[in-house]
Amino acid sequence: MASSFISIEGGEGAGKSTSIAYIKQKLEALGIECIVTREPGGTPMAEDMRQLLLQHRDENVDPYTELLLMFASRRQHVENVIRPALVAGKWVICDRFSDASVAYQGFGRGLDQDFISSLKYWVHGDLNPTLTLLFDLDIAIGMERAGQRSNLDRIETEELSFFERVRQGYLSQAKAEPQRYRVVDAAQTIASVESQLDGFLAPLLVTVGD
Ligand code: Z5A
Repeated sequence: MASSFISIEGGEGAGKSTSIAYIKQKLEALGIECIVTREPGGTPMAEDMRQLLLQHRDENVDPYTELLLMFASRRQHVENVIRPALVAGKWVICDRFSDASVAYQGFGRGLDQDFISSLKYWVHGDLNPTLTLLFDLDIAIGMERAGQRSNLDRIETEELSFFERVRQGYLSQAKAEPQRYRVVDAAQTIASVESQLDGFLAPLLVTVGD
């Protein structure tokens, strides 16, 4: 069967990592070979860029510097990991992809969306996720969940209004591309989230075993 590229998007603490483990286990139980990867990051060099992006700094980080580093790491990740895995027939489950740049740098920071679109095209052309699962959750609940876990990184310390814009940015992308997006109600229990995922993944799995 054809490989699939699944991206997982959403705000902080929405349950992306928790659900990725569930999706991986589900696919592997069906005999599907898959890789789990993440952005920013996913290759040694891209992980270095992740550190550059997320660590706290004494100097102001220019938003376009942030955007360009996101896309530089993405290019490295696409060319060295995502594209080769898809060509080899593996499924790719990616914790965030370009829609995160649209949501965080575009909607959150207010950067030019046409410029982001041109970067998307330049960096990964027509390689886009087959399915995007958006974990939608009230910002305060997500922050509470994320805050319990570890110290907050540079982007996580943004003000609440930034994350509200990010959330709206994701929801507007989901509205604009209903064929690719599925919105998970991430406020529900983990069992309920898993059952939503079962439903959203089912259409991709109909040909498994053919
Ligand atoms: N970023 C960007 O700006 N532009 C870009 O282009 C890209 C990224 C690609 C990367 O963070 C940062 O980079 C991110 C966006 C930016 N910044 N921010 N802020 P990341 O994706 O690596 O980290 P994150 O979004 O902050 O993820 P997270 O905090 O790890 O959240 P999560 O993976 O969605 O949640 P989780 O770890 O699965 O769950 C959090 C806790 O909640 C945990 O204790 C779970 O057990 C619990 N949990 C999970 N599900 C539930 C349910 N359903 N009920 C109750 N409790 C739950």
